[in-house]
Amino acid sequence: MRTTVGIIGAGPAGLLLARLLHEAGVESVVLESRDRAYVEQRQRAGILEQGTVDVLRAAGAGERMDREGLRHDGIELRFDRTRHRVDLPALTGGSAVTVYAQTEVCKDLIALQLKEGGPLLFGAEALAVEDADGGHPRVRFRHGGREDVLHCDYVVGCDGFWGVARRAVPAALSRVFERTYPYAWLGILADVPPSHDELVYARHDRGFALLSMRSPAVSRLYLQVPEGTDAGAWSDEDVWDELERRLETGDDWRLDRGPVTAKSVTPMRSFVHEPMRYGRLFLAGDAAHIVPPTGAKGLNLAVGDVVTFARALVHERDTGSADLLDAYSETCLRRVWQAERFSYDMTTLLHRAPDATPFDDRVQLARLRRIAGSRAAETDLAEAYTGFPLG
Ligand code: RFL
Ligand code: PHB
Repeated sequence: MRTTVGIIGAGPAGLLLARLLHEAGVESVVLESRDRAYVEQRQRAGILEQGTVDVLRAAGAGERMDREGLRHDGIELRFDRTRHRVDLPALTGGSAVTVYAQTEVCKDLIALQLKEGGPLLFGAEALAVEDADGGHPRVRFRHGGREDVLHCDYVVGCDGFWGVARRAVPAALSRVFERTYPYAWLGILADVPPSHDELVYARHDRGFALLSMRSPAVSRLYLQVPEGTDAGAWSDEDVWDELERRLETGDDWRLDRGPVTAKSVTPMRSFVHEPMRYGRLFLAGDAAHIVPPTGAKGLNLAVGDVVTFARALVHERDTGSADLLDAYSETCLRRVWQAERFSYDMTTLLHRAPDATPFDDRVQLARLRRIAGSRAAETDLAEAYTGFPLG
């Protein structure tokens, strides 16, 4: 097989890249190791920045998002049993976020790709990227029990944190920046209307809690739990009791309970691989960087990377200049590090470390009160939350 752009991975990064290239008249082939149902059901992110919404719409993938996505003009910070609403458009000159799950983004992009785009192979596991710094990189892969080779002009590794693409960068050129956190998130999906019409980020002495949603009928909630926690060790009852404690306010707000339909634990990690390019291999999304989910940035960063790559490739085709491709890693990393910084700030602002001292607690509360009391501090949060400009 041969193609112009070989894309490894059909998560949001790989699927959107295939769509952007198709729209620009560039051929691609997508290799995805899992089956379609798995990719469409995997529970992950839920918040789209304004820029992500604009990109999906412009790519012709926004029809259902525009119908079913929920525009949110604010988030609530809860601490000390008080509530503070951050008015996003008022602080950012009009920007908001949209609640539309990653599962739905993937379903929409898969349907479009299968109908109009190039090949998208499920059950096709990339084994290695070869000759990445030569003129014609190859992806060796296994599909239907047979090994095959995809010959490409460019390879984009959109294969997530555990993928194979990153390994093709020689160790001598790789630099990894990493931090793990001594806690994780226990997340549930529940068939109950969300108890608040906007997301609630709560700081509590017992740990962080987040109230989010998937639709007007489905709630998504998270609890900070110790690293290594087994989701099975928490009964549904225990989860609701703990959410109630951590989300409690001094007013008459109440948390509504409903049947829990999914429960899982997500580890928390910050990770950046530099550079994001080696020869004709480009890394995008979680393959190159991970953020803890507190800032809701993972999916949005993946979108930024593939938009940057698609623009750069089209620029080269149209002008003959490789300048933008050469700048890919640097361009992406500027935005990536802003998201790393913000995700780290939000995480340490709201989670209680197991070794937190009374001093740490006081500083955390002071940071929260500063955001609630200073328009400058609040604007900084709102700008980062709604997203930094692309490119
Ligand atoms: P993805 O979504 O991980 O997609 C990578 C795809 O590559 C496939 N793959 C391979 N295919 C072929 N050959 C191989 N050798 C392959 N190896 C892997 C995988 O099957 C998969 O389909 O990466 P992408 O596209 O970069 O998208 C990034 C986002 O998925 C990610 O940033 C966010 O979901 C992060 N994230 C969350 N972000 C939020 O903003 N809010 C959240 O609540 C949230 N929850 C999460 C998350 C990430 C998680 N991970 C990575 C384990 C929960 C989890 C569990
Ligand atoms: C989610 O709805 O899954 C979600 C929302 C906001 C976050 C993280 C996850 O910061």
